[in-house]
Amino acid sequence: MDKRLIVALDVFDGKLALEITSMLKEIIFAVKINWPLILGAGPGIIRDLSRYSRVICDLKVADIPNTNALITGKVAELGAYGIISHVFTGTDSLRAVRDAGRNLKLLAVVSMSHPGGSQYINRVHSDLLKSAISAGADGVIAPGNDETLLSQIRETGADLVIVSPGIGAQGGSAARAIMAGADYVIVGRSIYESSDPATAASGITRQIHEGIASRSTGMNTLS
Ligand code: NUP
Repeated sequence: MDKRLIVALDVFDGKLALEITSMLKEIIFAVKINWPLILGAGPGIIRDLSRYSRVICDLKVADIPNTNALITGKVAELGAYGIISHVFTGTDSLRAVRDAGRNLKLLAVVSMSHPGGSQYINRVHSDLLKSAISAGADGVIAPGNDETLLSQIRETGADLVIVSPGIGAQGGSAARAIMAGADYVIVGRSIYESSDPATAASGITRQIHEGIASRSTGMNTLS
């Protein structure tokens, strides 16, 4: 079965993150970790989680090229599968992430799922997308809870890999996000706050497959 679910582990507790990952490893494509887990459990958690699953580090790298390269090099050394970087700092900064993390999948933030996303970043999504493609990103982040914007981004490239958060706690539906053009969905609270994360993740996986069955275009793949 095609795995299209990425679980966001926005918890501080490394033991809990490892428990959830080992419980879900057969049905998920990857886990995505963010500052809460890295600050709570230390950067070694990247290596520990990598024993069970691909690990995408959502550090939203957003600095000058030299600093971006230092961060990315360390993430690669710790065994991560992917890294999420901002694009608004400019193509040179994103290219530094690309060059320092040749073995990492690079996902570029061209739009965001929270209400403040429409204030600045989502207004310039097409410029950010061009920059992401020219810097050699493997995929982009686009909101699963804004099907209009997601479809617009989908229309810009048939072979563009789109990874979408905004499902569940932020109001989006996994099935509708896939139908609108997402190739992978990111889900956090609806899974890790559930009393039964395995059942919650299976339910979302079913929705993803409903979406794939109703989608008119093919699915793009990261690995
Ligand atoms: O636009 C974005 N929206 C978003 O929620 C870009 C992201 N990277 N995220 C991340 O996805 C966010 O930091 C969190 O880790 C996850 C969504 O979590 P949840 O709303 O499903 O709990």
